[in-house]
Amino acid sequence: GPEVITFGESMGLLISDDLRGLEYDSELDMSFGGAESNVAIGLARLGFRSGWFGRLGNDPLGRRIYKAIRGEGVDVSRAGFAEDAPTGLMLREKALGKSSVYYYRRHSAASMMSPEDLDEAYIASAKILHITGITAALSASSRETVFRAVALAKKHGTKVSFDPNLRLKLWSAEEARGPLLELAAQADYFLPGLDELRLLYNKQRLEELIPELNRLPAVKIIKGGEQETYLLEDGKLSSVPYFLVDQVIDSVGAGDGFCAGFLAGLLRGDSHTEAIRLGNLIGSMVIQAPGDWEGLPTREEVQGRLNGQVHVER
Ligand code: KDG
Repeated sequence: GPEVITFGESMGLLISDDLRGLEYDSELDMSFGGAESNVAIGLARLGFRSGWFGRLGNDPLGRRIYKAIRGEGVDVSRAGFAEDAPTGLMLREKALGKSSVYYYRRHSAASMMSPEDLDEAYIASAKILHITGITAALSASSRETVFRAVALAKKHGTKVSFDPNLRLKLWSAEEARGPLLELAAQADYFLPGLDELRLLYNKQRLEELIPELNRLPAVKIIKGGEQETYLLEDGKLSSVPYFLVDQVIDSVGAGDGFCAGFLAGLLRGDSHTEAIRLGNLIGSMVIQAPGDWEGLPTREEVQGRLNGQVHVER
């Protein structure tokens, strides 16, 4: 079975990159997104066995997304379709470089997910379960499902990787703080962004955040530093510098690309520092292409980049 499994909501994505924005643009590009399937796709492209599951609507969008994720080589054997709820949808506009997202996902199929949907043996057979805070934000039942999945993973020695992925359009920092910090307390790897930590702990400087983070048993990897990703482990802080990129095309999905690279590093036995370096590399490559996951590099492209060749434009 897959080495890394993850689950959550993947949605259709309609994109306006026209200056007029969604209010006036007449032609929208179509794709899909989902923090968890983005990570699963990234791992599959790097040559690792990943699995994604969730509830999609039994509608054209749901079937399209299911086949696209499967087509990327991700195991979708535990993914399913809900009969009585639609696939979620996002509209994104990138007018003038600023990216805004509008969600149409309330009461979506994914929000109906419940702990009964979990396959204990599937979780037990994986090395790592990757979860994000988005799934915890969707509904009480999907939040329960995340907590149950973590409990099952810990019962069977499956490592838990947790990206809080705080989406303020889904819930406020006040609403999110309890559940997200409770999940962080159970994780083996906690992968927050610096800005997310500022909101969750109501503290601005890294020096103030470190004592709070030291209370968590997890290995802490802090994304979103100015020039580097921080590693906080056993009270010791270190950092790994970013790879420089000449042009950022689309930064949405950068964090998921980082997670895919970091988890790939863990799977191949890298040290935490080397796994972070791979995460930084994948993150730097995915932002040089449009889309949340389309620019995630293959193993060959990573090798090419490390050998100094230019990243192949898609
Ligand atoms: O990290 C990118 C994701 O946020 C995007 O693909 C869609 O899952 C998504 C969300 O809830 O915004």
